[in-house]
Amino acid sequence: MITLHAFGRVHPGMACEGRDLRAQWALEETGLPYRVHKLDYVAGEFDGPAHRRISTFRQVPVIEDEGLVVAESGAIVLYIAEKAGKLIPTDFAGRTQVVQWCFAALATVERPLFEITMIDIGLRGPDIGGARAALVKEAHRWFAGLEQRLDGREWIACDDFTVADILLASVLRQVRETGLIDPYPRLQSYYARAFARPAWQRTLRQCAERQGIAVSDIR
Ligand SMILES: N[C@@H](CCC(=O)N[C@@H](CS)C(=O)NCC(=O)O)C(=O)O
Repeated sequence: MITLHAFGRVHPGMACEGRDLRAQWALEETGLPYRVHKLDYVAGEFDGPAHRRISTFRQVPVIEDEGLVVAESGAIVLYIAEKAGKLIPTDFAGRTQVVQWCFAALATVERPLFEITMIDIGLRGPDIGGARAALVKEAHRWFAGLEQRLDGREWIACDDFTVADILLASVLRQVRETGLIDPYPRLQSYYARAFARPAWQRTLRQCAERQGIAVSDIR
């Protein structure tokens, strides 16, 4: 059975924001059996010997499956899809589309959005030199591309929902309080469609339970 190593206790305001949710969402979508090993971040469990053994960078998510350890949310959701034979098509062209959009989500779209989030929560110091404005400009370039891509499409890579959608929607979620995607109606509907999925709702509920908060208290 797969073990997902995920955030347990976190610092206030950080509940249910982690990349571990991407892995759990993929697990919930596929129906693969799994258990969650929750780590107390506040107590320093990420730096303990057990977690160091499986995580080079002392981070989550990490999964273990019959002795195989996989880290990095992109690699993990692809592993889950391959294992389940779900959330990824079987034909080579379709699979390549999914891989392309996984990279686009993580390597292109996530970079400025993550930095904007870090600035907004005060982890990058004062915004000297308009760094945020430059990142927002870059984000709008990616959003405009996504808006065009979503013309006549429900999901980003294929006709059906895939792991690329889990990654892209999760990346967009980071800036949900900024209004940055408001000018993009297709992207907004895409976002709403993705997070209306029952598997995501279950993921969020379980995360709230694990981290000791009410779902209504998630930012
Ligand atoms: N590139 C990695 C990034 C993983 C990552 O940043 N994990 C964060 C949580 S979202 C973490 O474990 N942070 C704790 C720390 O770095 O101390 C992935 O996509 O999985």
